[in-house]
Amino acid sequence: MHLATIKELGLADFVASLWDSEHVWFLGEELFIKKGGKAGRSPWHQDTSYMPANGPHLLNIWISFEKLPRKNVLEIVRGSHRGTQYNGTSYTDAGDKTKPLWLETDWPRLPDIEADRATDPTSWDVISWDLQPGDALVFHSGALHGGAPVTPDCPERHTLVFRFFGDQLFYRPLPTGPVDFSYDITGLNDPSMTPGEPYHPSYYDQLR
Ligand SMILES: O=C(O)CCC(=O)C(=O)O
Repeated sequence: MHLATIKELGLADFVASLWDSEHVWFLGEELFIKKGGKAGRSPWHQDTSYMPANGPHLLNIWISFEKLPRKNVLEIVRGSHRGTQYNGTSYTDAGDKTKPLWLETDWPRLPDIEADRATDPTSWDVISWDLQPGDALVFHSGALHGGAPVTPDCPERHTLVFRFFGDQLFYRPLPTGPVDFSYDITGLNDPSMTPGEPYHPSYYDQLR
């Protein structure tokens, strides 16, 4: 169903034109549904902490089906996909949103961006926009992103995320060792691959 939607919307050609990539693959989709006016912020994270690849041709298209004021929209730290690869968040402790995903790694712990912003609102170069239905955010999956709470005045959010990659995505293994996450992602590394090799596994749908 999602592949028919992607085709109908011409998304493969759209993302190829952003990157100047000959080929495009579909990495997957995800739904975020927040209801009841009280769900808090999604923790700051980079999707690249959860997948064994990185490179310029990797992005998320974040599509909300409601009109959202900026304070309820996903926030992104501008340019952070070109900076440090941080550890992920484990999502297992609502009181500690930087709780490390990987227990043994050189990747530094996520910064406490909300604490920093509470002290100095300009401490991080955070961007976000008011969104109308039909608008979408397009951003590199390795950029720090988070936020998008629902609040009593904006109580529901249904968001569809499509992820794509292109020619310039390269194998970059995840840390090995224990992980603190809701499902086991320790098997995602491919020992037959060399770091830096193009990462285009055949189980992802190639769209062009
Ligand atoms: O919509 C959200 O709350 C989080 C979205 C997100 O993390 C993503 O698109 O990767």
